[in-house]
Amino acid sequence: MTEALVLTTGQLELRVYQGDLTQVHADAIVNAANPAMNPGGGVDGAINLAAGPRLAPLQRSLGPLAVGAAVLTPGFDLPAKFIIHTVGPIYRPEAHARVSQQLQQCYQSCLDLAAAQELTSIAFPAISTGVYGFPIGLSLPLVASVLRTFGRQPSSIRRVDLVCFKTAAAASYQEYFAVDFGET
Ligand code: AR6
Repeated sequence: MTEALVLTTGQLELRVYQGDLTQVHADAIVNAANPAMNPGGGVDGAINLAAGPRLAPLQRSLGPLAVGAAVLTPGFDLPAKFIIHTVGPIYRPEAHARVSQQLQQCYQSCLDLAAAQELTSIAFPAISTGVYGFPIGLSLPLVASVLRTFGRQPSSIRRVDLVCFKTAAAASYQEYFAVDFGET
């Protein structure tokens, strides 16, 4: 885990860093799942490995899940109390507007669900930017805009972690967020 960039937007403390989501201590971590809710690869595979075998049957039982929707399960063996599973869009350049809106809907649904559960902290991976091919650079303003708007509204959420697995992705995230939100 590298040093976090720590920023403030409204009532949210944002922490942007390189790390492994499965090791994050937060009320909830977000899983980038698929519509069938079949445990897959990427962060989904890592979460299932770390959460232990009780997760997979429960995860499957919650499918199918629409793109942009979110559901909650226990964190089982993870340090996080809960997992919020969402399904990102598969990137298609010819449908840029639609997939952009769907990606924002993922972040929004996860934040709304965490707030509905009165959680105070949530940690996100870079949803859709792995197997689903969403270019990181195009995802950044979309994620930032959801967080900025959410931070202005009253909710239980105080801390949002943006956790990038790859060093290059973390560098892009930190560079973008430092400029967009101003370093504190
Ligand atoms: N911690 C944080 N981020 C991670 C970790 C980790 N341990 N492992 C990977 N990432 P992906 P998607 C990053 O492919 O694009 C699965 O098979 C990774 O570097 O996990 O939404 C599902 O079952 C990337 O930046 O999710 C679906 O079928 C980000 O997590 C499909 O992949 C997301 O990459 C979903 O594809």
